[in-house]
Amino acid sequence: MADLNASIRDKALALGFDAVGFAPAALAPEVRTRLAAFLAAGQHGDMGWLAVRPDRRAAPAILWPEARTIVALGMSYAPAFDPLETLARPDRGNISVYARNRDYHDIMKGRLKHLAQFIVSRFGGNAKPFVDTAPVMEKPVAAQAGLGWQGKHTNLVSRTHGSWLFLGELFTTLQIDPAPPPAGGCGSCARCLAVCPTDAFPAPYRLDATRCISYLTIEHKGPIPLELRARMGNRIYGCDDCLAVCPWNKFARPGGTEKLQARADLAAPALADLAALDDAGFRARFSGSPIKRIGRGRFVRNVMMAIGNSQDAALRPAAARLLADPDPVVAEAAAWAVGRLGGWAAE
Ligand code: B12
Ligand code: SF4
Ligand code: SF4
Repeated sequence: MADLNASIRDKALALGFDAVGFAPAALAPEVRTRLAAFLAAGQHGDMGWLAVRPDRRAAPAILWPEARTIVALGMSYAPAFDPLETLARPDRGNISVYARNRDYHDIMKGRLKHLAQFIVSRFGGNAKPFVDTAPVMEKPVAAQAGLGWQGKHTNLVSRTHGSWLFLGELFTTLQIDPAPPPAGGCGSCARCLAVCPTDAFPAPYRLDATRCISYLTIEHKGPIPLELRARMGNRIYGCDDCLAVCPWNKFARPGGTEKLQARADLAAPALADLAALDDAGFRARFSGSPIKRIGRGRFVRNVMMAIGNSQDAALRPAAARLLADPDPVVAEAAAWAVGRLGGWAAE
């Protein structure tokens, strides 16, 4: 058994993963009740897919009854820069760290497949990779496998990688000894709760996704709720505030996956340039990036929020050009931005 654990761990690290753990293919009953409470409160907003078969999401055994063990994997994307720096530059857009280069799913998937092949060829049984897209609750799974704990911001915090781990997992029919629970925890810290610009945490360990800027800029399709717009600042794709202030990040070293290192042109892109993107320009600029998934309309809507919050009248023409945009959500966002910058009276 020790050989099994050690071989899989060594192989995973050699493939480029930064954290590895093992857990039984089952989750504690409170995970199901907490997911049910989140859904009952409507805190998932438009993410209807989260509410499809929540029993299955909270019970890995329903997903694959033969699975005995989950191998939980983490890939560090700890930044080598201050992720909140661009927030102080109102004519620029702030893109969250995870989206400043390639889509991590593609990198994770390739590595998980290699690890699955290794496990089956070396130890037999069967193994299936999962990452994000499958209905698996990856944070409680990773916590149970010893990768860390769910912090008050709800994400997994690792003693060695702070808040900056992408998660993925392999289910296997092999029986593997689970990892001991890690030391560490949030204690009396509440920095992440206090920093959230939209007050998205109704209580520690609980997120109302409908208020989270990550949800508003990435998942939400229609107009952004009026009362939250001013609080978004220049965050145009995701948000890192609650992750970035976590004191456990001081132990994190910049991640070793080159394709996850930030692209220089996405560090502080000029809002005026982004507002001018048409469909083809958007696709070309974000080819291979997770940002491409939301499409030009939603992205430019976000850029309009940032322009509206910039207090920079020089950006008014960039918004005014979109007042008659064929996408009504973009046109409305542009009108809001123009209004915030003084409207027509100031022309
Ligand atoms: C839906 C989703 C979102 C939604 C909702 C987030 C959320 N917290 O639920 C939105 C769009 C807002 C989002 C945002 C982000 N996401 Co996201 N998201 C997911 C996804 C697909 C599902 C998460 C889920 O199941 N939510 C449902 C809720 C109910 O589950 P939960 O958060 O585990 O809830 C637990 C706590 O609330 C806790 N709890 C509740 N009450 C209580 C009470 C007590 C006392 C205690 C102790 C605990 C507790 O128990 C619940 C059950 O475990 C996962 C991938 C996956 N398949 O798991 C990625 C995932 C969670 N996201 C991820 C990332 C990176 C982000 C962002 C940082 C991206 C960004 N920079 O913009 C932000 C972070 C925002 C935040 N503070 O959470 C990573 C997190 C990695 C990590 N280290 O944890 C994941 C795992 C993707 C991945 N494969 O790496 N995301
Ligand atoms: S990602 Fe940003 S908006 Fe969402 S909970 Fe964290 S700090 Fe709040
Ligand atoms: S900032 Fe503090 S409370 Fe939030 S996750 Fe990190 S240690 Fe926990």
